[in-house]
Amino acid sequence: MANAASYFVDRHVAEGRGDRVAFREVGTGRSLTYGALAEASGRAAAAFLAADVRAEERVAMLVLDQIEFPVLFWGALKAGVIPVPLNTLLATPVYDAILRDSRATMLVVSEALWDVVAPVLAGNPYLRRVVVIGEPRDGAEGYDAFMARAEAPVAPFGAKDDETAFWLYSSGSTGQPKGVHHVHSALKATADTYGAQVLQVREDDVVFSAAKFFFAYGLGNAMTFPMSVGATVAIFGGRPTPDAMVQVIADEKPTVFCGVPTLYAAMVAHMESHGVPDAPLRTCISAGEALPEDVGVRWEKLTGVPILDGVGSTEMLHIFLSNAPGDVVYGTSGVPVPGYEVRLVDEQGAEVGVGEVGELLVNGASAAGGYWNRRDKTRDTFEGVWTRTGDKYERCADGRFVYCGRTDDMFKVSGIWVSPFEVEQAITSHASVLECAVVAARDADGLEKPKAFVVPHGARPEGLEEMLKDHVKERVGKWKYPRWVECVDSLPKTATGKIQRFKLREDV
Ligand code: 3SK
Repeated sequence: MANAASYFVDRHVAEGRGDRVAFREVGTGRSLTYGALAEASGRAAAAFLAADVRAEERVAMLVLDQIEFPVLFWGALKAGVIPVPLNTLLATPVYDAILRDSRATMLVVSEALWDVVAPVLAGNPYLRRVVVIGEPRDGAEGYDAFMARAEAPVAPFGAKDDETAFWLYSSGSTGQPKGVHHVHSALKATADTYGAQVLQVREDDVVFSAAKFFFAYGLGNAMTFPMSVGATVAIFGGRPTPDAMVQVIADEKPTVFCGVPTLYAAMVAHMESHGVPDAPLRTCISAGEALPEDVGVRWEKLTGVPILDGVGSTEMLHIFLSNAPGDVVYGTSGVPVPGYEVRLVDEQGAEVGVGEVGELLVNGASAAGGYWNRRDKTRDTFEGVWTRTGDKYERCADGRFVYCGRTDDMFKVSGIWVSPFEVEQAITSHASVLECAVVAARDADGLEKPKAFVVPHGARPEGLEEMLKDHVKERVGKWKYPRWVECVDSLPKTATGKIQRFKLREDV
């Protein structure tokens, strides 16, 4: 396959799909055909080289979901420059840390994000060029002037399959972001496995992903999967609030919708009171964290379309364990995606049996090469062909996998493991709860017991705390009920929607 841009972009022109719309922006009327993308990304490649960005140097992309994102991403790959899409929701000091860590020599930033990154640019020792998608700024060239540097589009350079193509920073649920480096062939590996065999993406699909391009989940959903078949993507640069998502679905009429559990929960609550948009949806998928059973059941009842819940990681680039079309069991993460192998191991590395909890390890062609400048962390995570996920799972007798929490989220009560996720599922099945997170807190004896942080759904009824304790006892077992219930307005989350239980643990 060599350069991934040849396969995902230029091949469509060679095969007669140049006039098909690849991307259309929600609300602006801007769109890009596959032919226009091939041309524009070739010009972006020429512009990088003309601007003296050299092959293998990193270009940080602090870019919203907009038409310029695919142009720059594929342009960088064509030039052999390494794009590093950055989470657009971070704070100034984190951008400072990532720009220094990556040693990016160029930054491209969407105009709307200029103010958050501008304070750290002057002090950065590596950056030689900053481009703003919008009006030029002090010390930063405008996008149009940058693109005008190209004399003619350049063809994709002859990359090797296992040559680094791009990086993503993994925020994880704890710690400093780590630069995860991925090779050219990893993109096609995820498209050939999850994209073709679970999502079953087709040329006539219109795909809408609430997860943004900078997130590995969004990059597959809204870039490589639809682009592997010449489908169309609706891109939305705004905040994925439940009402905005319902409106986009009503207006853009996607056939495929990609969300995360928190958003599905909020959309279900919204649709239950405001109605369901009319759209030709055929598949909905979820990842980022395990989907509570109740949310899947309510979504399917409202829309008639099941949610395929799966689990993936930035390290594996996309989903490797998933429910399959026609075979959905809510409350489980399904089975290995064709092309991936998984194992469950105990703390000594020994395989655990059916019904036992172990850490999930995965083997597949899309695994990252490692973490940039983090040798110890790389060696801990990538063990030969196996990648440690840090997720605890149980394998059921029927071969499905049930999520039990992060390796560091599980705790024991009276010597018996408690999965915070299981308790959370029970709590969120209560009609007065929008979402919740459970962590271990210590009682007066210094023993760990579950504590729940709960976001109520609507007005908080009298006696909610006691009701929830009884509800959990009835649903998942007497020892697992939360000894404390605290009502909060919102839960701390990563930009990609994962609950940061470590922050809640700090509070208890
Ligand atoms: O967290 C996930 O489930 C996920 C899925 C696909 C790609 C990336 C991630 C982190």
